[in-house]
Amino acid sequence: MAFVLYGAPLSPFVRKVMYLLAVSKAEYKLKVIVPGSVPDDFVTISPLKRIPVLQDHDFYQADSSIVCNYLIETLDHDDLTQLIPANAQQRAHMRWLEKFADYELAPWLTFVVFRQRVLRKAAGKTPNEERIHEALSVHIPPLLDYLTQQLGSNHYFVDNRLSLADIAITSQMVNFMHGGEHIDKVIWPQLSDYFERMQAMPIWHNLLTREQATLDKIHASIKPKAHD
Ligand SMILES: N[C@@H](CCC(=O)N[C@@H](CS)C(=O)NCC(=O)O)C(=O)O
Repeated sequence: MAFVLYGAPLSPFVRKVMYLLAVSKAEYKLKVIVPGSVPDDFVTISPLKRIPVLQDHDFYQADSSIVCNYLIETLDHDDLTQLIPANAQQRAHMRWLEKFADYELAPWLTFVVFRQRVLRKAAGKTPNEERIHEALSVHIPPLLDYLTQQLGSNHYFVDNRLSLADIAITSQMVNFMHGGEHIDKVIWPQLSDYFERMQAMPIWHNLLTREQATLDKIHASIKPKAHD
């Protein structure tokens, strides 16, 4: 049986898993689960009611990092195994940067900017531009400064080779972009170039083309408000 992935493609955590599934050409069915309106029994496979969840036969795992590592270990696909650096220090560094993306970038790039600009609007509510402004002016710049310092003049974050850290970081940047923002080329030129290079990679390109179609539908369904 093919894998079943529970989640929504616009989630940065689901996107991480979809990237790996696409690289390995593994068969899977996507069962769309939208956070906030999950089925009552979803808690049985996702204790925190979060997406993604991956089902492999009767085995379920929640959390993108756990799922990605499971796919890397079980699928035995060269392009996946290469996402894990060969030496222990680099692996630790990669895990740190993946964690940084999931727990430090996500709260601002995704849970504020993307959520306010896309999800709130789709729900017929007005984005809280004050919260967005605070994220953009106070919280996000130090995170991008840190990433700039970590990247240096390299093409990738760890050992200058594509790793799971790049997948996690890029995935959060995608939500930032979907939220109508960009990495300022004047302030963070290396990071801006990095994100452009990542988006040009065929797997990201294909995923993002499909996401754009979903975003276009969301935007088209948003009814303008009287005071908008
Ligand atoms: N650490 C988790 C985070 C997953 C996560 O926060 N997913 C969001 C969607 S982007 C979610 O399901 N939120 C619903 C909630 O927290 O109730 C992972 O890496 O999978």
